[in-house]
Amino acid sequence: MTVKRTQRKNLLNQSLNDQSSDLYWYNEASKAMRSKDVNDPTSWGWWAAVHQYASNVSQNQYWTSTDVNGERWVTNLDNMDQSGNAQWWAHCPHGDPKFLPWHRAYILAFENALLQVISTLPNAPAQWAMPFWDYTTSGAEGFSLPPAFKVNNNSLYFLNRFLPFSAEQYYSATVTSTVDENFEQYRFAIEGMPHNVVHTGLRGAMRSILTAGLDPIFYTHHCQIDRLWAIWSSISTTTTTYNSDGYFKWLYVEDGIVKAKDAKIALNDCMSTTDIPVTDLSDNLLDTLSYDYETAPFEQQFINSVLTQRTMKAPMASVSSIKGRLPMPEIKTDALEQLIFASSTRQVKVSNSSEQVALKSLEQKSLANTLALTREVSKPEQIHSLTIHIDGVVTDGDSGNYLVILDELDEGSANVQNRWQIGYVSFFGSTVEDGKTALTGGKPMSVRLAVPHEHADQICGQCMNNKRLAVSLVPEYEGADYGVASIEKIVLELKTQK
Ligand SMILES: [Cu+2]
Repeated sequence: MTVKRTQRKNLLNQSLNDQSSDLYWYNEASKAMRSKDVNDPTSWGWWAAVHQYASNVSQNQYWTSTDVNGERWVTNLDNMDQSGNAQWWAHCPHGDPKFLPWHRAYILAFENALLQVISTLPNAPAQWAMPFWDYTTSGAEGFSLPPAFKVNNNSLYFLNRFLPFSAEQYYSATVTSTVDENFEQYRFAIEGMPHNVVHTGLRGAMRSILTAGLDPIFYTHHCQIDRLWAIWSSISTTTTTYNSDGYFKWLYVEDGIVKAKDAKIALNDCMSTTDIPVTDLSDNLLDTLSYDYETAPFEQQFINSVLTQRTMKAPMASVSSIKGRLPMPEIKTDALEQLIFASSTRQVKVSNSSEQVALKSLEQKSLANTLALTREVSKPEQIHSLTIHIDGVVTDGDSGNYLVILDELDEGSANVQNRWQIGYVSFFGSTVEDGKTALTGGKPMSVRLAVPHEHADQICGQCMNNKRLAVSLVPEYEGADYGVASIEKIVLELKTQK
């Protein structure tokens, strides 16, 4: 029999004991896939490897890990046929525009494989879909790991997760604050938060791209990321003009056989979940696919709040409060984006202790000049966004989360006069394995963190007179084993809008 794809639902509302729930069959399918040979494209290990895998799998604690019954998650690991399968493996792009479309297609292909596996199980349901993990729901239960994943009596359990995990501190107004931004700005925002920080905040296998695909929570996390992207697409005010295309191997399973083709996904065409046009696929497989998400209560509330903000021309903070202090230079430029501060040190290394990085005011493009534009126009100029860029990041081991703090220092740069907590970052996906091969295509990655609007106004106001700023990266878990991350530059970017 064939199991048909249905609407994707929130796993928080589902019970493992309920045979009509998608979560029940996710557990059953993962159990069945675990017992299959890693070289079988309907096995758990095969799909984990499509994302990424460690070069020394047989020594890796997660690739060799066992479940509650002592059975390996990856069967026949020692005979992992890299020559035959490697062409489909290790393709995940991070810190890259392809991040969103690639993972969308990956989850869709994984969902296909599960539909295939579920159809072979006794009493299989007529329809099924990948459930999503919505950690944005308020309330302790909503922010934490769903109950079914916490207990060691089913196939959804995985070792070394950080069980006090709560997404509450990670989830900010990231999604709402980027509604009117373009695709690439949005990609930066969502990849950092909540994507990266949920990965590294949960720790265990989820902490590294080399092992993340082994943990069953991983696919529900990416289903949620895809859902947030779908929500953003549906309410975004921007017309995306990002023209680069993403190329990757498109995989699907048909009659137990994996089929793959070189696929080209045009980012501009990927903004809808109901129709993903993929060119260069002669059978037009994806054109016939259609999937959607159930409307969660949060979603309606979320959309309402965004729509309200849009009619108010928000989300933007006003700088009218600091206008009176501005000088009156003759500036006719219409500049909207300005790099206003940058780190002056050549390279910064952070690991598991706090690091403070001094920022230098960029005199040529000073904040005063930018804000002076407000005198030239009839309508007050507004701060659209203030963003911290952390560029050129390479890590030599698993990343962890850092709390990012912006400090205003006194004259001698010794004491902190003002302090703002900006949010969390992690450098998930920037790992260099064996000290030489960067698995993200060899290039260092960039992360960006938006300064909450209520802080941005204040920070810009304060910095007018005092230009001594510093960014501190504070490890979320003191003393934990963080790899060393080397950072090329930290930049503060201000975007203003009339
Ligand atoms: Cu991920």
